[in-house]
Amino acid sequence: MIEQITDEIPLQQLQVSKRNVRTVEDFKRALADNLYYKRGQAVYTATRHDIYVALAHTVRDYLMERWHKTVETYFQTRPKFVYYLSAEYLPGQQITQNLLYSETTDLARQALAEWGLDLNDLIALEPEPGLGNGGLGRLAACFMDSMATLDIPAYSFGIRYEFGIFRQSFQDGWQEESPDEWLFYGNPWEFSQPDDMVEVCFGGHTEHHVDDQGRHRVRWIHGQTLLGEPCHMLVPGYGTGTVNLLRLWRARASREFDFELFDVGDYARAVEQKTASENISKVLYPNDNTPEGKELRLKQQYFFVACSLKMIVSRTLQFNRGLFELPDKAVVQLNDTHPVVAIPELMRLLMDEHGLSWDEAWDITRRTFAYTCHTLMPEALEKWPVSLFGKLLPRHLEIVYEINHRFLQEVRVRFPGDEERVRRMSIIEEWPEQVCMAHLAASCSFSINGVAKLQSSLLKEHTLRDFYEMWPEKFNNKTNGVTPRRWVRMANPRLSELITSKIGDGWLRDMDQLEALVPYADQADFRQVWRVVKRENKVALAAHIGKSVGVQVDPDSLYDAMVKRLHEYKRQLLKALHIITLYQRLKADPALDIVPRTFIFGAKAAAGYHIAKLIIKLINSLAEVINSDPALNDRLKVVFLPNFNVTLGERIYPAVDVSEQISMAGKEASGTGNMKFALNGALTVGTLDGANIEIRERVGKENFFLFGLTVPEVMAQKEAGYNPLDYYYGNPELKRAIDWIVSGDLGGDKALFQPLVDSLLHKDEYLLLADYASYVECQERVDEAYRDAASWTRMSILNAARCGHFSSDRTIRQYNEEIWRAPPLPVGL
Ligand code: NBG
Repeated sequence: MIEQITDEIPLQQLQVSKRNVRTVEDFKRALADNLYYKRGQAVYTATRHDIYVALAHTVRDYLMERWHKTVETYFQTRPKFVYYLSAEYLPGQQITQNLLYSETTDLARQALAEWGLDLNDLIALEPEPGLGNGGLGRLAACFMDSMATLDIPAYSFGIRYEFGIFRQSFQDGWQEESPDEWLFYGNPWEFSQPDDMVEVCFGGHTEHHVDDQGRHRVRWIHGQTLLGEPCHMLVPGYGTGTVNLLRLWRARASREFDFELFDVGDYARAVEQKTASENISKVLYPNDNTPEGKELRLKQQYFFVACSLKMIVSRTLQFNRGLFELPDKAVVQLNDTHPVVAIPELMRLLMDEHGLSWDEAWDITRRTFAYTCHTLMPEALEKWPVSLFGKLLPRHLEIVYEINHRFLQEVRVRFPGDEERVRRMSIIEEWPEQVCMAHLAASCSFSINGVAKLQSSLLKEHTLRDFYEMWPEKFNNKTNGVTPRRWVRMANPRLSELITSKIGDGWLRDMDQLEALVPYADQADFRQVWRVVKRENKVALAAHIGKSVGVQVDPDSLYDAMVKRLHEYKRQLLKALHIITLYQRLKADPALDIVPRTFIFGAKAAAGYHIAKLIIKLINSLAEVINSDPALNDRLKVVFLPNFNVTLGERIYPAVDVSEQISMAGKEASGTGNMKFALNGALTVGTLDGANIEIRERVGKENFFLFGLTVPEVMAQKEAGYNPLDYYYGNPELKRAIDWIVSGDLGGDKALFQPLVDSLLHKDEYLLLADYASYVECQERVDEAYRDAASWTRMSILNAARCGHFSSDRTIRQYNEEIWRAPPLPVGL
């Protein structure tokens, strides 16, 4: 890292000129300046994209002033910082958020209009950073927003993937992946800092020796060295002056060439090796709840963790009296197992680079880390083959062995004679030899939390039970939340305006205030405007659907949506079985009176997850058959919108009537789409799983459509030797639906969907067949309820009004009060 200049230049000399942009005229001037000085264009030569970049810079300049003030406050106060380590972030388009937070949307709109341009056209040019797979990455983005809004001094660290989650399109109904080149035209929100590069090493071996003072020391003689270049984006709080940073690391080859290759004249290969090390931050692994186990993935994890910790440690040294202060000045939150290699890395830094003893380093380390577990699927807890781990990180493997050795001693003291427990809890698993990252996290963190009440209890009772028995005090729950700024204010401006017109805008920073809407649910005129808002949103989505997939849908039909990653446990296939059932009922009785429905899907399947991709093909085939059948009289429509992401979510959530949250109980850790839908007035059809349970508690069971087996019932079924064929033969309607999938009516080729049917009939791991009847019956209740517009709207209002609890501000306040204890530090506007 390069020395800071503040030692040489007196701070008071570094005065920044203020950009007082208050009027449309000012804004136009700032825009023209940026176009000219930063973009190198005159108004005559500028493209629309140039104007977009100039606009982004203009808005960024506003936030820079706030950021400057934030840094000043941090430098003066030297507070405790939260460091959030996450391999994934899905922050969504920055422009919409930054316009809103800097309160410049109207200025920008008018200034551009005077140039004959439409703000929305420019916004559409911005690709979103798809640096995550799904809920976990999006949660990290909501958390950043809430930390800044609550004035919590925080840094978020991650990887600057050059290619984010793949772009999805459909070819003949099949998912096709193409690269997400979000950085192709550059990223105007980013500041890169090549001066602050950090060295990261891999491979090699270790050497042990005794130093002059008789202490045991270890040197890591590494094989490969590369650099991490920090690139940051601003994370403004809403309604406050605080601007925190998201710091993303980009892998760069170190400046030395491979001299040996160079010597033998192989210049091209020497350069090739350089690019190989830059591959580390090239691409996000498109996986969700199924660990990849790839060498490059472990490299990515260590890469960003090592860069981040280096910076955390050097900041601590710069601002505080010494590393022993670290746990009082820093808390590192580990977002799932992906960054858990931070634990041995901190031990290594403290011992090998800063000369602390094991006990000193351990005391600091175990008071610094807190771990969040986001899953209930044991197979989703990352494990790395010992051989791979040792090859890439030989020193870390030694440290992990030592941590494990000491930890298992503790277990033996606590549970004498219980060698079976010792074996279960070991960080190193035998046969095959693997490092279990969840065990490493659980044994070394001072806090372990789940993301919804049910999941947190299941962690204690099952997934991490032994750890709970050892340290019950470490376990806690932090039910997820979502930011009302993006998911209501930005996604649903019409609804936001309506809400604000009745209860003021305090709900945007204190979502509990939505409760004040409850009495309005009983007012007919309010219900009427609520319905108008929903309908306008439905019309807008219908227009988008028409443009995107060419299907005409009726805004007066019931919009029934399931948008989330494609995974068998989430049971998109159960939704498909319901649709097939409705289709067959209508074919059998064309006069049947059902509420017309539009089924909306959005989901990406991991590229190597064949069954998930086949489910996509199935739904697309279903759409083709249903949408083109004149006998249905437009009463059913099925649309699968390609490339579901944050931006598409912002269009869908506000326009939906029914939200499908139908995972098998005990599998969805929390879910956060369920919260976004409810806040936008959709009613949930759901199982007692994840955060559904808490949503139902809040909105009232009469305002929630419940179906399906509970966790104990699921367990009982499995124990009793579940046989899906019993349900298949026992329910003619179910049998007809399943048989139809392989009848040839769907996509022509009879064999195509056979694997889906085989897996349902012979395994059905997620009990779709067991829940089918209950699900179909539940949907009949939905149909019935939707016919009564007044009562439906009342339920819709109550859902939004009573979901204040699911603000990520509440979640973050709890993290801070119960885990982090980093005093908020307000920065005035
Ligand atoms: C996901 C869970 C979701 C949860 C999000 C955010 C992983 C490993 N977990 O249920 O499946 O809402 O995390 O907590 O991606």
